[in-house]
Amino acid sequence: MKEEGEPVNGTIQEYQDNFEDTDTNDARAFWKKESIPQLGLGHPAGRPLWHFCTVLSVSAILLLALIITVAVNNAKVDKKFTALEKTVANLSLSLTSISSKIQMADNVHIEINMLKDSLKTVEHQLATANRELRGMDAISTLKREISQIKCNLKIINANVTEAGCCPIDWQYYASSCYFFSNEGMSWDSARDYCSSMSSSLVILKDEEKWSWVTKRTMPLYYWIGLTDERTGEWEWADGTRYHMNRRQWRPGQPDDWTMHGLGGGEDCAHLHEDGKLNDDHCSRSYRFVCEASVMAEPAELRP
Ligand code: MBG
Ligand code: CA
Repeated sequence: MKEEGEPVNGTIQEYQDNFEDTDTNDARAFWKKESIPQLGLGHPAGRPLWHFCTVLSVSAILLLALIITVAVNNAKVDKKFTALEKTVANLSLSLTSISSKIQMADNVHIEINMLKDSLKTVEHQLATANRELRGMDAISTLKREISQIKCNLKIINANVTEAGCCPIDWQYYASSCYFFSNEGMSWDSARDYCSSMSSSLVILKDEEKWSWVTKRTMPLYYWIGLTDERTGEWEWADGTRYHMNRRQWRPGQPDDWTMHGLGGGEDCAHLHEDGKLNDDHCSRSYRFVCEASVMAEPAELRP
């Protein structure tokens, strides 16, 4: 049995030498070992420096790639964000436009309602006017009936058979009734007015009738039933031809004057202040004379 540390076969010297060698080797090993750990870059397993550098480079490249990737992604995100911002701005504009259109539609709706209200008012007014018109028609019918009754009474009381009767406000002359208007209107309207009263604009074919009528018209202007508007030739309202008699006209008339600025010449005849004729523009507003037959004597009153 050998004791621990006991020299084997007289090799103490060798041991010592070895010890010294060992010591020297250890010292070298020590410097080899410590040179790397001092920097904190060594590898415990003692791998070479190039290995470490490679790892470091790869790591750096990876890091760089990562940074580039992040940067690129960042740029992409930025782009997308800008596009998104634009879209949001456009949407906001559209929203504003839509809301203003909604506002306009609201206003239109309000105006439509107002128009509807106005229409209702107009309808109401029309209905009222219609009722009033019917009332006026009824009054006019009533007037005619009263005239007829008065006429019948006159015939019974005075035993008048030849004269007949005229409506209230009309004047009797030679088997006809005459209406001298107090208001003026155009020749056409006057013709229509007379027609609505079962009469026509007066026709003055004989001298006596002329003087009876003009006594009542002077010194005002009155339309009569004489015109050359239809054919250019003067004719009475019943379509019969007028035989020109210059003495019935004022000096220089008819002259178909065109300088009045009303368009065209003068196609309608009226009684002037002196009871003579003048041709004038048919649109002028003058009084007028209507002529109607006397009211018929009711059959039951005839002998
Ligand atoms: C007017 C007539 C008119 C036209 C005009 C010509 C002074 O009378 O009313 O119709 O004829 O004269 O000057
Ligand atoms: Ca004239």
